[in-house]
Amino acid sequence: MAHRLNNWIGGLATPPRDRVYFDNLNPATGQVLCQVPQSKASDVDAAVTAAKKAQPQWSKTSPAERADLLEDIAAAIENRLEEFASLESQDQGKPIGLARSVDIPRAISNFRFFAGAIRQMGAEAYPMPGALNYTSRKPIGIVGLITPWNLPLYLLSWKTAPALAMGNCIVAKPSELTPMTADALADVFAEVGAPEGIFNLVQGFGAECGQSIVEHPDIKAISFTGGTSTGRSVAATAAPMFKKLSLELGGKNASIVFADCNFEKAVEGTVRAGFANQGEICLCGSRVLVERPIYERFRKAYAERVSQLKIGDPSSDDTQLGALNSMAHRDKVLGYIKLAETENGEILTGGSVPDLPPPFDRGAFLEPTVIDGLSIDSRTATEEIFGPVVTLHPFDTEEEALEMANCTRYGLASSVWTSNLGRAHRVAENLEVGMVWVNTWLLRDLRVPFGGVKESGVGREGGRWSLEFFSENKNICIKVDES
Ligand code: TXE
Repeated sequence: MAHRLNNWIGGLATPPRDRVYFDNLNPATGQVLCQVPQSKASDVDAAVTAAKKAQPQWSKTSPAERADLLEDIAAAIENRLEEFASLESQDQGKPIGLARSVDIPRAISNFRFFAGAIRQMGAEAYPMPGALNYTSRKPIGIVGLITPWNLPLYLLSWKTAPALAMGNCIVAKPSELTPMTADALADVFAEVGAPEGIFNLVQGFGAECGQSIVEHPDIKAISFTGGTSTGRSVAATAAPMFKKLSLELGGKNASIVFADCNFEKAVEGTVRAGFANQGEICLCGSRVLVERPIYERFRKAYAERVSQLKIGDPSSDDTQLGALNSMAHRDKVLGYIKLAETENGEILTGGSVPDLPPPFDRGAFLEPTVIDGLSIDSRTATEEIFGPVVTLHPFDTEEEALEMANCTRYGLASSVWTSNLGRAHRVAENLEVGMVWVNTWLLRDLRVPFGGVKESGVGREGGRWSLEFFSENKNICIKVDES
């Protein structure tokens, strides 16, 4: 029988109350990696009880004590980097090189960054004649963190570190498709001797375990990253309960390439934006808009570069594209490729399941695919596919490029490729998104706000925005008596 994961409640590895588990598959081979607790409302309730027990003491710790713990966690993950990278790659399907160089190091940075931030944090003061206001930030209490399968440890750490930094206790649920690095993170908490109950982990399905977290009356804030339709259902439950809510949802991001760009760098950058992590990043640039004078040259170079990406065994150091996260997801992405054909798209490269040797012939692989000739308002070009599929579209003017970029219900991110600084500013200002990169993509500074507009979400994460989300302002006004 495959290894069984546990929940982590009050600092202890804890089986689910009714001992029901489900299989977690390696998406690259179809083999069972482990069994996962199918937690129910009663497991969530036990996690909340443990968090409530820990909360009074944890909320009284000093910022320095909390920062020390976050730094210990960062160091412990760093010591086990190879183990974390291997778990993430097996569980998610991503190339080990990516997990080793991006996912796990960035998760470590998240803990270090918020440790530094909380050490530096002060309170605000608003003096007035005859009185002084001071405004400080208090923990919310118990917070629920719900995370997806594309960047499992990275996104969990992005919420866990600021939530703890502000003195909250956590009930977290990772995606049922990628439970393993969350389990290892809970183990790290035990290893470094973190106070019991500050980080509780319940594994299970969204509609059952996730919904129980969102509904629990003692969980006062929900931080969610995932699909837009799930986000809508989370909001529908949480809003009438007046919970604080942060929603990071989907995207259908445009990379806009002007004729005056550095051609080579634009091709390289937009290929990376389209296909990093098999296109399974909410920030991926899945629509590339190219100014007509360079369109023919660009599409040829782009398709050629994409066709050279090495796809296969995620544990191999030179693999650039691993497996998609599940067979169901691959079928969904393949469905979009079929749809593109009915919408008169021309497949320039890819479009099929690659011919790989066993055991990868049973994995959720898909060739990186580039499609030309689609109308900008086709379903393929406006719906989030979340896989290795990019559509190319020509444009004639700056205004047209903006109109095309803005014509989806999403508004997460964009990249602009040009050597004209004025144009870069103009276009960036007029894009209906939360984040714009100019002549680069996914260059991250942890101090800046992260999040989208329209149906890409509500609220911002990152830097002080995360610290503000995971706390409540309290203003105290002191009247100064005249002597
Ligand atoms: O995400 P879900 P899925 C997009 C992408 C993808 C689609 C669906 O387009 O194809 O979403 O992916 C939990 N109450 N993104 O199905 O369902 C669930 O268990 C509470 C974009 O994996 O949104 C998981 O932990 N929780 C994205 C988390 O929500 C619920 C990343 C996300 O799962 C729940 C991933 C419920 N009713 C997918 N139902 C991004 N923006 O980064 C599910 N969950």
